[in-house]
Amino acid sequence: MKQFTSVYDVENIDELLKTALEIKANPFAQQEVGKNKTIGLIFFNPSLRTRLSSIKAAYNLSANVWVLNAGADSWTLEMADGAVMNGDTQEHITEAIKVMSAYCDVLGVRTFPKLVDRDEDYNEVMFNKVKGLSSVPVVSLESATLHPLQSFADLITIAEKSGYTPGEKSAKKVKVVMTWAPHPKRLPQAVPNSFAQWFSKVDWVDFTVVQPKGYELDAKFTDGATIEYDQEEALKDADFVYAKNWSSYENYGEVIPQDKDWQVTMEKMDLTNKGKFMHCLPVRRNVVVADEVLDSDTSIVIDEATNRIFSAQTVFHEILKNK
Ligand code: SN0
Repeated sequence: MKQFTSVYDVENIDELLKTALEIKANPFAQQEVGKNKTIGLIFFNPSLRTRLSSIKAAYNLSANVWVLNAGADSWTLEMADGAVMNGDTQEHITEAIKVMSAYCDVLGVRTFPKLVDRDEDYNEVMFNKVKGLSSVPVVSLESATLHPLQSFADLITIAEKSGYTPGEKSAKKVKVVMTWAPHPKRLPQAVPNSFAQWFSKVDWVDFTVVQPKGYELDAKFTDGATIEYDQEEALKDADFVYAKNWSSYENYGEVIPQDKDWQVTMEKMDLTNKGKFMHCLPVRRNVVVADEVLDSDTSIVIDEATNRIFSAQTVFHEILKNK
């Protein structure tokens, strides 16, 4: 693997899943790959799971790791080319990334969308700028439009919980429903775009996206998915319910007023095929999902977050083994 910015950097999803399950079963068996290697992590936005699971993944591989919260721990970075830097920005992104990539063998990068200019976000201007300046392979720690480490962890989780074995033909497809859910803020489309991009390519999954009108994702990510607008109808017989809020793609970054009806409750989970509840976290309790769901055995959000270690470890392993 040369980089990890989307599912398209993965040659064979099933093979990568197989490697992840092997790594999870024996997490300290690949330390030769990480020995004397350094993983650098740069965050332009907040993080809990991505940051800590990537550090843990590096440790499992016996790699060294450093983390920088850009702006907060460093000089204030200037992003604009040609800027006359006589104001508040102290260091240009050009030198910063060239220097940081000289200090590591893989560079993980987190950038969120601004949710103002759709073209700027969907062209991944910020992420691609960093990628272009880096002298080492880059790994997305969530970019403006995608979160592939999360989607890969979700795939590991769904495979484990449904008993899927890579390489095997499954008799019955697993029904995965991604549902839009309410939220007080304008959130990116990165997590749902990425989840849709991965799961529409998994042939043992029957994948549905359900959302209120006006919240359709960019069709290039949901191509191959069943699109529904009736949440209760979509949830029928679901094996996995993946809840997430996102702002509108069409009316870019906007939140179209919606009532609370889309919250995931136990009543709704009862419509499923004893379905498991998933969320990438952080989650707003009793807005996105009711306590009764999150606090029950129906919820597998902690298993999902745990698998973030193994998605990151597998990706670092696949990149470092070629170095
Ligand atoms: C981010 C998102 O992309 O939706 C990160 C998810 C991994 N989530 C948030 O920004 C939630 C913030 C909030 O106010 O609840």
